[in-house]
Amino acid sequence: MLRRSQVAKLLIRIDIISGVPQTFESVLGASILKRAAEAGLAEVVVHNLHDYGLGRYKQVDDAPCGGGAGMILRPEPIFDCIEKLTEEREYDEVLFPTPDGAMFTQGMANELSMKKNLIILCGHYRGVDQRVRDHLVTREISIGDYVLTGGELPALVITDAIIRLLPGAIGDSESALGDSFQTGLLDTPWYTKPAEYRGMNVPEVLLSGDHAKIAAWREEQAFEKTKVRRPDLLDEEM
Ligand code: 6GU
Repeated sequence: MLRRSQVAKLLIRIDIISGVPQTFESVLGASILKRAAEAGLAEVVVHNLHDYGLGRYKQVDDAPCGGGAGMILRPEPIFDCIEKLTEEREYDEVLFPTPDGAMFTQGMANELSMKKNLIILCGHYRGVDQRVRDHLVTREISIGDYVLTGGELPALVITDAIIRLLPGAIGDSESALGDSFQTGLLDTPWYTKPAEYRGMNVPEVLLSGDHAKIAAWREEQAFEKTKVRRPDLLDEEM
């Protein structure tokens, strides 16, 4: 783990564009994301789409052409914002969280964690003008088969999954390489002290001091849990 006083090389910059930028304050100001920012590993910059809004009311959305319920994000504020950003630096990808995107996976997080500059564009209301998706967005990502009110929570999910993979973002003892999905198996059960609590006992093997036996037990537990809960993960390996 990098100490606050240590200066690391900036590995990734993520620019998030949103009409509700306040959403990000609490999460980015806490936990691993905050520490990675303080250590200089990652920089996350949130941009308020309304700063690029139209007219006196800084409008960012409008009714859909052809009619229909709800409001659609207009193209101009988004093009203006992304053009301003791309004048300042080159971006590897413009990500657009949407339920009709490709499913977000650990493999995708691994890949994105090796990029230098990412934009995540958050849609809101009913959607975003298709011209934005056709001409600015490079990758559409869904975080699961359910519908959320906007791209803000998915943007945070994607950002968290990327940043925790950066070398130095989490300690060696909690190395991201041992994660569920990196190993191809779900995680083993974990216990801490006390060895007995209200009549519930920590499995004997974990108190044995026999590291080979403990490793074999954990592997077995992870395999059994995966077999029951996510047999699809075992199929993928073969
Ligand atoms: Cl990426 N966006 C929204 N609005 N809803 C979702 C989603 C994304 N992924 C699953 N549901």
